[in-house]
Amino acid sequence: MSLNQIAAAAGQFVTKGRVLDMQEYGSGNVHDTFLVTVGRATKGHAHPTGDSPEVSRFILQRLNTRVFRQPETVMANMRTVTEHVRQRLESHPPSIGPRFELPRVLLTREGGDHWIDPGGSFWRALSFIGAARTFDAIQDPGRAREVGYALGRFHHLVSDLPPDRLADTLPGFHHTPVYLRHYDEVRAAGGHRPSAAVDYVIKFISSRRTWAAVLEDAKAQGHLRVRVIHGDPKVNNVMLDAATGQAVSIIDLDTVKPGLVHYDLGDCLRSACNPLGEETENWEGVRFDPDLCRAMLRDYLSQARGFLTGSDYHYFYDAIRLIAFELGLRFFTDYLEGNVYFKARHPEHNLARALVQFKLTESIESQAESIHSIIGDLR
Ligand code: GN1
Ligand code: MG
Repeated sequence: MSLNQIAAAAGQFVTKGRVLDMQEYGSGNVHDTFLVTVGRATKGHAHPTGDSPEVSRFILQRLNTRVFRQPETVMANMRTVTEHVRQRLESHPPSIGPRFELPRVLLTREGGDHWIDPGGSFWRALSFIGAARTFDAIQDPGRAREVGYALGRFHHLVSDLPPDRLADTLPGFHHTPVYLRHYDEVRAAGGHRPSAAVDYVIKFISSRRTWAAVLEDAKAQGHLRVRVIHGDPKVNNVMLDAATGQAVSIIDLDTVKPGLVHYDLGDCLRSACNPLGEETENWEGVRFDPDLCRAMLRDYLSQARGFLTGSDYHYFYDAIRLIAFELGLRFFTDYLEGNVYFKARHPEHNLARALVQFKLTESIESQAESIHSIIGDLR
């Protein structure tokens, strides 16, 4: 992608001033993301913690339309959720809690929520949450609490939004049996190089196949209900205030849709309780940290307890185990397919990522009893 292409897209979302700077931003595996700095009146310099009156910043993204095939619907969902949350937050005086906001969808000069460039790329812009930062991995229970709080606050804020107000933009997302079917097809097509790691992974998956439908079965049997979910609440999608460390936002709202809160809880816990992080090369050292789990879950429940049912709690442990397993399966399938979904820095990258998630799954399984008692203590 050329600098001119990015600049042309950025320009669509600037009504006053001019673009001073564009930097690649964040560590997403799907879209291309840039931080754009705009000078308003005179030439200014970015303030270290926020923006000076002359300078503002926003997030510019080129959507991966191979993954999100209906990007207009993604934007419609995002606007429904952010507008709903904005109204709910405004109906309470700000004095009752710490700052919390969701990114706003920014409009083009023509008033649209996206711009399609001459080459067909789909661009959108979002407000930048200033004076805050994200972490790819955490080791400190204080941070885990904030991450749990952010997810709980989000779930609470959307708990009165009927799920049918949102479209399903990614059918099959987090339906583990669907990923297994796709894995079988890819394996049947053959062509991958055998290795000890590949062997280990194939056995690992095969011995967990029958359990992998646990959440979908519970949903089909009416034990779990569909709600509005975030879809991708991994640890580095939570923003913590740079000064106080308090959670101020949960970002990356492409996957907001109807689903099970268990997908979210599982995804948040599998990422927040892996102190080495999902990109570590030391996959053999990966473990699930129960202290981080307790801290995260405690503050999640401080926000979410009100809408959860007994049956919801019953499936928490399976959710944690399943979403780690499922992500391993997704990474491994993508490796076998030649890295067509997740951006990979080298040909074995998605295999390495899969090993991390399977090691994490193993660690979760070996601590099943303690995780069950953490859930029991906190509910
Ligand atoms: C993808 O692009 P990013 O990093 O926000 C993926 C998530 C995975 C995550 C693993 C739409 O999210 O489901 O958990 O990678 N998003 C999609 O890092 O598939
Ligand atoms: Mg995402």
